[in-house]
Order: sequence, then C-alpha cells, then structure tokens
Amino acid sequence: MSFFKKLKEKFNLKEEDEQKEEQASSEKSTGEEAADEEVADDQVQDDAAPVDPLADATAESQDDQEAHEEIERAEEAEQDEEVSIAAKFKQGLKKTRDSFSGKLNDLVARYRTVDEDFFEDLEEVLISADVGVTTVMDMIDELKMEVKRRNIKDTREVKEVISEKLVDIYYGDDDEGEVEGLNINHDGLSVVLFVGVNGVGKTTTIGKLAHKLKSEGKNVMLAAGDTFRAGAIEQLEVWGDRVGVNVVKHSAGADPAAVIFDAISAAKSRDADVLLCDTAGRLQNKVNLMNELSKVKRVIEREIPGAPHEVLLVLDATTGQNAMSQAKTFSEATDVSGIVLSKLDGTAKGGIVLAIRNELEIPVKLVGLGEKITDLQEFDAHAFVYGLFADTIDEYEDEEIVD
Ligand SMILES: Nc1nc2c(ncn2[C@@H]2O[C@H](COP(=O)(O)OP(=O)(O)OP(=O)(O)O)[C@@H](O)[C@H]2O)c(=O)[nH]1
Ligand SMILES: [Mg+2]
Repeated sequence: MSFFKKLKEKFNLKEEDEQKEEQASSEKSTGEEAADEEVADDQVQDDAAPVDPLADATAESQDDQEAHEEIERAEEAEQDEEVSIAAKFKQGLKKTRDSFSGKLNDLVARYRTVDEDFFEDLEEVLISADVGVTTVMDMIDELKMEVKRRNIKDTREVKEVISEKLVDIYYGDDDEGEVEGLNINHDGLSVVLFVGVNGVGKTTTIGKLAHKLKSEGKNVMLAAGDTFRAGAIEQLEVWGDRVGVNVVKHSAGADPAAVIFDAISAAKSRDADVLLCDTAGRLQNKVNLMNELSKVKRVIEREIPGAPHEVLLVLDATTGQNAMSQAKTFSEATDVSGIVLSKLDGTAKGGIVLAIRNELEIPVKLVGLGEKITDLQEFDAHAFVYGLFADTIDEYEDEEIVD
C-alpha cells in the first residue's frame, strides 16, 4: 500500500466533503446541547433561589458551581480530543509545511527526472528545514537507494518516498515505529523533572501536561522548584489554579532541592499519581547551576526508588541548531530521558525534531504546537510527517482516482 494512503488510513482522514458534513452536524448538535444546558442552568438557578439564604445553601451552590466548572472542563477536553492528532499536527506545523512543501514543490517542478542535481538541491531544502547535516546525509543516501530500488524516475513520485524516509529516519533502528509516551508509573507516584535554559517553555509545558494528565483522571501535583526567577512561583500557581491542581511552594530564594523534597512528601501523603517539578532556567555552561540540578535529582532518587521517572529537557524549536548544543550539555549533567520540543508552531524549521532524535538518540516525547492549554501532544512521527505533507496527502485519493 502506498505510504500516503497508509497515513490517511492511520489517521482516519476522510474526504473533505464528508468532513464538512460531519462538522456541520456536530455543530448543530452542540448548539442544541448548549441550548439544553441553558435551560438546565435556569432550572438549577430557579430551584436554588427559594432555598437560600442559609450558609449551607451558599456552600452547596458553590459546590454546584465547582461541579459545573468541572463538567465544562471535561467537555472542553473531550471536544478537543475529537480534533484529531493529525489535525493538531497539521495546524501546529503550518509554518514548516508552508516553507518545506513550497520548496519541495518548486524542486519537483524544476526537475523532471530524479538525478544527482535533484538530490543536491533536496539536500539544501532539508538542511534549511533544520534537519541537521548528518541526518540529511543519511537520509539522502537512503533515498537514493530507495529510488533505485523502486526504479523511480519521475520527481513527482519522490515526494512520497521522502515522507516515508522521514519516518524511518526518526525511528532509526527501532523499527517498531511506536509513539514513545511518558514513562508514568501506573501504581504509585511518578516524578517528572523539567529542565532547560531560560524561556524555553518549561512552566507552560508543565501547565499543559498537568491539564492533559488530569483529564485522563490522574491526581496531579506541581512543585515550584524555580525559586530563582522573580514571579516564577506565582506563574506556576496561576497554572495550578487554571488546571485545578495543588502547587507545593516555598518562598523565593529557597533551596530548590528542599522544595522538591517537601513536594514529594506532600504528593505521597495525598496519594498523588504524578508530581511535575518545575526548575529555574539555566544556561548549560553555568557549572554551579548544573550541579544544583544534579542535587535536585539526587533528592528525588533518594526519596523514591526508580524516580525521577522522566527528566524532560525542554528545547525551544525556534532556536534551531543551538538546541542541539543545549541537549548535549544537559544530558551530561543529568540523564535526560526525553525531549519536549516547544514552539514548533513558531518555526518554519520543524526538521529539528529529526536531528535531535537521530543525532542525540534521545526521544522527543512531547511537542508544543501552540500557546493554548490543549496545544501539547505526544510526539508521533507519522502525525508529524502528515503535518508536513498534509496538502499533498489530503489531495492524494483524488489523484489516485483520476489515474
Ligand atoms: N507559540 C508557542 N509558545 C509557547 C509554547 N510553549 C511555551 N510558549 C511560550 O513561551 C514563553 C515562555 O514560556 P515559559 O513556560 O515561561 O518558559 P520557561 O522555560 O518556564 O521560562 P523560565 O522559567 O524563565 O526559564 C511563554 O510566553 C509561553 O507562552 C508553544 O508550544 N508554542
Ligand atoms: Mg519557568
């Protein structure tokens, strides 16, 4: 089966007409539900009105409101899940797609046959998307072999082979090709430590992940381990309030290791499932700050055998190849178990994902595809490639019929 067709089937992508129809009918029913809800709300208020003004009733209506908010949150999460993973990647990778596909289409139009010059120009296109020189070289070698093997002459056909090879390159020898989710312990507390340089998106990712895990039914707590930057504790508290999870904090300037120690005790005593630990942004070349991270990690290791379950290095996709040097230094100081690549939506050079995985051999576990609370996804190489080639793939079936 063709790779594009495989992707279409994997993500259950329907023809546009069908999708529009479905969307229209779901909008209609959501509208109806909303109207029903309004009626229900009125009834609740009417019912509540005469009972008042006792304190008990106030508490009850507060409970009602909280429950209502809870339902609203759940509904929001549910609706969001309906926007498929593929659609999320398509939306988040728009900048990269516009640039990468544009260049690729130009290339295909300029060359009729797949020859040495074509590959040279393709090399440039891939490097300009931040795929990374070593990865590009590997990729071009593999592409040449595949093109020969399949006896592909026409440049139009080569797009599909490129997309397939991008997925292969990502997974490398690990030919399972499965999404590498977070290593979350299913019975007992899991601790996830977030590290990275300033402003890459650590705290925002914690907020988004807390929301995601909570909507999956997990009891989540946050640890305000950034005691250094002014306003950092408050920023995490805002996320805690927004998501509806507890934040363990000390005052500004406190020892981060002590905050994490207390947060672990609190998480244990409250039977939390996951503790997400924020840390201050630090430049990878500041030795004392890197040592401080090691200390935090030692505290976690001592308190819970097998923890931290993940040390996630957050990298800002918009910083390009500099992210690679950050990844190298951080993984020397703490054993980084996975990468969060934030702000993929903000760059036209999303190819950095492949470079990180291929050259550093650290899996990209999560990607930030926007600033909204729901814009965090587990990294899925197939969805990523769909995001890059969405325009071509969406049109694919039509072409096949014409043929
Ligand atoms: N567009 C976009 N913006 C993001 C994403 N993730 C984070 N941001 C933005 O990046 C900025 C920095 O995010 P923070 O979470 O404060 O970064 P941090 O690493 O905690 O920063 P420090 O605590 O100062 O080290 C904020 O304005 C976020 O909204 C993303 O996936 N997409
Ligand atoms: Mg922060």
